[in-house]
Amino acid sequence: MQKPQKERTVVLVKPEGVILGLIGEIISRFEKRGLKIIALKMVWPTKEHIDEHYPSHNAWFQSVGSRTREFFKNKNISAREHFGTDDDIEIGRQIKGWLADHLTSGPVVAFIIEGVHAINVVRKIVGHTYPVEALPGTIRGDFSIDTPSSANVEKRAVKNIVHASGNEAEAKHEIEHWFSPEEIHDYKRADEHVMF
Ligand code: FUP
Repeated sequence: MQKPQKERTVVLVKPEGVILGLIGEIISRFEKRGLKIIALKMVWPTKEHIDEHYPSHNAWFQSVGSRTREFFKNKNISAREHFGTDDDIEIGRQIKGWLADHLTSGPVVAFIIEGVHAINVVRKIVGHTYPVEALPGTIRGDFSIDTPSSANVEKRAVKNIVHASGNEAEAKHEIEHWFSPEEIHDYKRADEHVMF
């Protein structure tokens, strides 16, 4: 019987993670936790592919934009000066454009992880969106110190090493967007009977 708490989620090692030689380190953190890799590949994405990977609805722009504006406000930096606007949706749109430039700058490693409450557990292993805020022990907290206040003022995306699906709807969309059904594999890990 499929356990109800078993979930699937997508992780991307972003171009900076690949060129820093972190692919193995990142994958092994998930494997050691008891999560199963059920699909994996290296892709040099197109702009269209990245544009469809991230949502294009106002709620997403609003969420990304407001978090950024809040970050700038807390650091006493003017968002208006750097984004030319205080509008969260417009700020979110600009960030999406920079994400497209960034994620098409080199190959990424995409994989699907399956496991107990995988969406949330993977987000915890990955850490806070802004590496400067991420706790040590998380991927973003161990391998980057980038921050919107250095990245966005240079009109680029934050280099936070990995992407992980944010929720169930994003995970479903990203699995279908990055993988065909025949690229996804069903097998048992040797430790499954011990872990669960
Ligand atoms: P996350 O789900 O942790 O990847 O974070 P978000 O969905 O909030 O943001 C998506 C991506 O936008 C992040 F990976 C980093 C990037 N971003 C910036 O480059 N600058 C910002 O000010 C905010 C987000």
